[in-house]
Amino acid sequence: MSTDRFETLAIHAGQQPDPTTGAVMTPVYFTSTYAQSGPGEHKGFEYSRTRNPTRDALQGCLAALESGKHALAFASGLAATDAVLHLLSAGDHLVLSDDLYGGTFRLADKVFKRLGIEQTFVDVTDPRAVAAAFRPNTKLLWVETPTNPMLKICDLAALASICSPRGVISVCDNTFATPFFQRPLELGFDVVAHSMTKYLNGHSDVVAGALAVRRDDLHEKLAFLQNAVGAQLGPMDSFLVLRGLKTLHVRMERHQQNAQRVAEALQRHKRVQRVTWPGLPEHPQHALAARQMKGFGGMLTCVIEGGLPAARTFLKTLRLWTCAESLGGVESLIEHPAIMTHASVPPETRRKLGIDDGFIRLSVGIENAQDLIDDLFQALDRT
Ligand code: P1T
Repeated sequence: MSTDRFETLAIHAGQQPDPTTGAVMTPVYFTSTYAQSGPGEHKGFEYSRTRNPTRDALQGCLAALESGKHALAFASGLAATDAVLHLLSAGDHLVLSDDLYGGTFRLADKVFKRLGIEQTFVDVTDPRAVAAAFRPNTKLLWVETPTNPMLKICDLAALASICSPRGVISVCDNTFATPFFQRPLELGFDVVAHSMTKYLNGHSDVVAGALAVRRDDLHEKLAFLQNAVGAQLGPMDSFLVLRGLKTLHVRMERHQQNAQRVAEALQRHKRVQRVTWPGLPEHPQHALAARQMKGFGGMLTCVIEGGLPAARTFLKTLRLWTCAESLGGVESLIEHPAIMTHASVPPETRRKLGIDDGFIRLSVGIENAQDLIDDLFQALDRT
């Protein structure tokens, strides 16, 4: 593509009118296999676990948006995470952020630990703590920024410069920021991971994951794993995410505008003790976020007075906001991480991070901002 401008790439990268019919939208190639004119004589497609044209289009588009060279689409965000962790072998050491999506923690702690992968969880907002956690057998660093759910920001360029001289593969889960606001590969990271279930698809109707890389060697290993393990994304879901990507830039701008309105309004309500959004000047890493990201995203958290009983009443009394796991869709979702998305994180870790009883996570949608605020206030007034 002859441009590197995001909006144009989101709509066109990886796609061209269908060569047989001229169809403007990439067709959904519902096929498991492809005719060969003789054994091994084919057009690059042999079997859909290995390659499918609809998935190819999505992968091409996502690679362009992340400033990558390659992307791979998986059946879920965790399937993408699983492929990355399969780069490791028994006896290797993995360093992870201490604040992560609960399912990522569970995969590392309950599956890969059993397979002999040593692990250390650190506060990745402190690059010195990350460097201190490295051992001679450290092979991979896994971070989220902003983190789920505490919305901590880590310095990607600083962390990349610690990893690369040691040959440690650096991976950033870019689900919360999306490539519209942050591109870790440009800052020296080796791998970007996504739950495309969230903003990239954007409509809460698909579960999907992805990886993006620049390095050919990593692409080769990860593509091997995608095919060998077999958790790739199907053609219909690939089509839906490809359609979602076309409006990513428009949606993210509105998510962020609404998040700012909601964050500022919540700060004014007397039942709200604390509001966290990377765009607020009082966020501890606000300056870093402003430097590293092109925007602050649509996720925010708050702590309300009255602990669990108040949190329960609040979540049950909302009318427009839906109490549900997940995030990043056009509709506003709200949840209680300690009971819902982060229940698999040990209680002492949750306490240390601040995921406590009054702690609420909001995924601000693109409805009318005043309607969202009015609903939050009527529910808070009843707690
Ligand atoms: O749900 P799945 O598509 O498998 O993606 C897992 C995942 C990976 N990374 C991050 C940062 C995530 O937030 C998630 C999934 N998160 C939720 C379902 C949630 O409500 O936080």
